[in-house]
Amino acid sequence: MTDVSAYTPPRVWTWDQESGGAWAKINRPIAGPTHERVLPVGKHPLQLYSMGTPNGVKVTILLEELLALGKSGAEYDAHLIEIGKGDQFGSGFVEVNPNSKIPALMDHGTNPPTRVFESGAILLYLAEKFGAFVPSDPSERAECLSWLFWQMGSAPYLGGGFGHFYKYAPEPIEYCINRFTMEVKRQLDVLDRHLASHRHICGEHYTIADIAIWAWYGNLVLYNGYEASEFLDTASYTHLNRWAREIQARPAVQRGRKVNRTSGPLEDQLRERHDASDFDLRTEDKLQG
Ligand SMILES: N[C@@H](CCC(=O)N[C@@H](CS)C(=O)NCC(=O)O)C(=O)O
Repeated sequence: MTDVSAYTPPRVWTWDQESGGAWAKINRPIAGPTHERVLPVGKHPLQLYSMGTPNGVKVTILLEELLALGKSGAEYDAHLIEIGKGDQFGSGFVEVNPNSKIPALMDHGTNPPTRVFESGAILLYLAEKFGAFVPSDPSERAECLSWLFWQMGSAPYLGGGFGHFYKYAPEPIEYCINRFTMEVKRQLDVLDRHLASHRHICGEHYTIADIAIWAWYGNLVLYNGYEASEFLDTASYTHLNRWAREIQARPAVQRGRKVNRTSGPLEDQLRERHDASDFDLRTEDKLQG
């Protein structure tokens, strides 16, 4: 086992060095803006400031699903916020999300305009605004929101815990990898057992709970998230894989997953989305933003 006893924490922690790892440059122990930057505002009432990470694609998938359902009011501009470059610390972004994390949404269709941050809150706001993908029956709604909040509470263990220590940390630390692998495999088993007897997360109907959970756990089992499919033996969670593939087949999911994406195959990256026709652009134009 790795020697983890070499470090003795000081009495008071101070920020005097980069912590190392893939995200060291943007991590800091203080909030607030680092620079002035006015956010662009496009032609639609809904203005999304985001990036194609699991938390980001939750929102673009829902917006594409709403549009596919004929809710034309869900037309949106999706502006790319490059978190690796520190765009989330620009003054305009911080006004929309004081927590400096994507996704963040401005709804200019209300007076005054409404800001929404936290991906779960954005999903619920949009689902309620357009009356779709969230049940109205109190019991079904409770089940849907339970799973939505489950996702919001669980994903940091997957991304910030497992993903960080398995893929991004400067060196593999056995204790940390074991701790978060244990938890992520437990989560995968929670989902697999549930989906053994449920077509979707909340039963027969596809809801924002499916969208939120698919963005993270679908990414893990279908797209080799954190390059950890083999390590986690994700193929063994057969019910989870069945559900993930069924959702992956939805055209709106395929579109939503491309928006604000900056990694993976170039043909799957639509850096900015301002119109439905943007999906038909040539690959080099999609990468312009
Ligand atoms: N709980 C938040 C988490 C958002 C989040 O962690 N976003 C990441 C990308 S997936 C981010 O913006 N990171 C930039 C940073 O931490 O500076 C949500 O669900 O919206």
